[in-house]
Amino acid sequence: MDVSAVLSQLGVESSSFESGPLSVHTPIDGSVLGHVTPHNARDVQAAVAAADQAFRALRELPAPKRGELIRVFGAELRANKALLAELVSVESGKIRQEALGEVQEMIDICDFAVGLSRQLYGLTIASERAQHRMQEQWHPLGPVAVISAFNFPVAVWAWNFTLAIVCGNPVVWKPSEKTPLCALACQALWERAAGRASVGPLSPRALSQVLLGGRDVGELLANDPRIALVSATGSTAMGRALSPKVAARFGRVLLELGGNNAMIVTPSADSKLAIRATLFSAVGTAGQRCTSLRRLFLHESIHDSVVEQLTRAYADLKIGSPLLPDTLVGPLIDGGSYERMQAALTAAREQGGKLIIGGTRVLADQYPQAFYVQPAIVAMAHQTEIVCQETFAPILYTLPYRTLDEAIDLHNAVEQGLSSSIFTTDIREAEQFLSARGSDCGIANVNIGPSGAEIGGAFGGEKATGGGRESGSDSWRSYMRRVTNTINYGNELPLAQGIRFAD
Ligand code: UN1
Repeated sequence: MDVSAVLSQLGVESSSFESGPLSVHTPIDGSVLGHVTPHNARDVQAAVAAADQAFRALRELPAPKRGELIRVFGAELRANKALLAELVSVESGKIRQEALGEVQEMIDICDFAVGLSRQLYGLTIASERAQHRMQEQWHPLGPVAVISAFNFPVAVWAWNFTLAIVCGNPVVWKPSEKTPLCALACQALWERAAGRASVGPLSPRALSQVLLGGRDVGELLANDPRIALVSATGSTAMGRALSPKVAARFGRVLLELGGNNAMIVTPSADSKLAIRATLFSAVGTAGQRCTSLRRLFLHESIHDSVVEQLTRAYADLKIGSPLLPDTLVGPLIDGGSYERMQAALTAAREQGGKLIIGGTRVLADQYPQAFYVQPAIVAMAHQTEIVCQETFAPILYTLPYRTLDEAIDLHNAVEQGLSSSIFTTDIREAEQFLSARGSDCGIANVNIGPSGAEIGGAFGGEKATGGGRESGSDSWRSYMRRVTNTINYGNELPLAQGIRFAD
């Protein structure tokens, strides 16, 4: 597969992907797409120093002018949507529709960030003292490191990057080792766009930098006191290793880690909708979204019929190259992912699960170096250990339940807390699920699946998902520091709480 034409149209210089010790493979057929050079400790030092320097200038640029940078970047993305989506499909293996959706998600967050650049509001607060005024200001925080995963190789960076820039912070980005080309393309588009915006002496290069490499690069960024915020997306294990390093120097983290997302389908649900939503959420992106549906709680009165209808729908799924127009399920990212899927299926069987459909490798003759699988449904009588783990592959566990209280208890009895949903037409059930004693996740939906969130809401989850919130709503606050100001415009010096002292 030749992506050099796509890369060069996106503005990536061929020298950056034509030679280097790290080869980049497409999950579509396993062939080599290019070669890149990982950055070393000295490069990381230089990038952080440049970001730190750029921060001093960016924080002085008025926020609406910072928004202008993102406005031109959004226009560049609009003009290159199809090309960038093509690269996303080829490098990450997601189908065209989803790749286009991912680039659209970047465009949407650009629009959001541009508006936000004029709305970084602080509160004014009533002072208890006469002739005093209190207010909050939000100031730029400092250089931000973004560590992103292969499954959303461009959008998750864009959520962070666009907000960080309008909030006044340069970004250094360590993309997944599996998707470096997408990162190089985003950087090239950014440089092209930002070159057209008027930012005075600011160099667009220093506002966004890409550092290729593995865990070592991530660790250097986590340990560097000049990095004010580390925003990391990936496994819970990665977050567990990274977070204490940042905490040890009192840096900030924004974590979006594992999910083990569920759906509860009650007897009153519109089952047609529930089945369509299950398909998209469980097999979309070949089960490799943080928000993918992994646990399906079905009321015992509808369990068998829903499983039967789902099985029929699974049997019809078109699996194949993500570049073909009618494919719904593309490949897994690599062989390791396939192995982990098989190990999970074995464990599920050992723990009493019944494989209803799927799980097997397909198209191995056509693509011996790639890993396509038939998405699996496993009926479980109980929520066993393997069901409580996140396996980043298309395995859907179905579980029967009797009462909604029991379903919600089971729903919440996993360590992760990212996304969740209920299908019901009963307002009491819906509201109970959304209430304080309902779903304990960061995202809780009614009559839509757990995946495919819009950018306008805050995205992230609780417990082992890490507690971070990215993207919309007031997530921008993570990228700024809050200053509380008390201003005395009188001639007296009254103390708070009525304290009298030497007066
Ligand atoms: C992720 O899988 O890391 O809600 C992000 C969704 C997408 C983002 C997923 N908008 O499924």
